[in-house]
Amino acid sequence: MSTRKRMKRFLSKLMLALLFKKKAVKIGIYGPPNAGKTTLANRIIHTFVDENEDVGVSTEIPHETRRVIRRAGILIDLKRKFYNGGGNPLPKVSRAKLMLDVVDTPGLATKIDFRDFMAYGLPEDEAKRRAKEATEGVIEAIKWLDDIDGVILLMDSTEDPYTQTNVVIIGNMEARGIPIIIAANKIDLPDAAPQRIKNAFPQHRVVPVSALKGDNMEVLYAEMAKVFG
Ligand SMILES: Nc1nc2c(ncn2[C@@H]2O[C@H](COP(=O)(O)OP(=O)(O)O)[C@@H](O)[C@H]2O)c(=O)[nH]1
Ligand SMILES: [Mg+2]
Repeated sequence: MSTRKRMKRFLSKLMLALLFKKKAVKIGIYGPPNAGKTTLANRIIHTFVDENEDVGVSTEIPHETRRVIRRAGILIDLKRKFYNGGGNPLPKVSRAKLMLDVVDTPGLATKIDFRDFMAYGLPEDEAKRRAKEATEGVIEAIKWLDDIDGVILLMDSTEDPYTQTNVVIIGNMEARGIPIIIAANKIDLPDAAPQRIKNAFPQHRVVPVSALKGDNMEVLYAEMAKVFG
């Protein structure tokens, strides 16, 4: 590398360091299987980093994500993305910029049964392997909580929010003092009822979104900048 190039790289690093005195905040996307965690992680990357980069595969088969996946160094720049683009006006935010590491996690579940995978047409040995990996994935996701600065807890608005899994996750995060934003996902579907989630967890901020269609995402980003920034 030429001296000039090295100097340029050093200067840009210095600029970044000055702009973001704090290190990147590590945000974990947690929630039950199929809530849309990978879809949300992919959308964040597509919006702020690269339209063609995916952190993971999203499918309707539960536990598609069975390892924790981390994408570091995402700059959420709300002003550039939403003010100049002529998009919706943003709610007032204290900080318009946020440097993030996004961590997509395997779905948390209190019961993982290989027969559930066979219902999706997977052969028995493949279903058993998946069930074992999914169980290990849940343990890995919980371990990652030690290292996480904030959580986006994703729930499917078309489902009953008052499940054992959701209650256990929230209790665990509250006990650790981790800031939480609940994102009530899939509001594009006709039977979505984000209000049910608000009623179930009145102590937390609930932002209704569609990670798939992009609805209301700017409100979630603004909330993230406020709570995690
Ligand atoms: N209608 C609708 N479907 C969604 C939304 N977000 C995710 N999905 C679908 O829900 C399924 C599970 O999504 P995925 O991201 O794999 O969930 P994960 O298991 O939590 O990572 C996939 O079929 C997605 O296309 C959404 O906002 N609206
Ligand atoms: Mg996933």
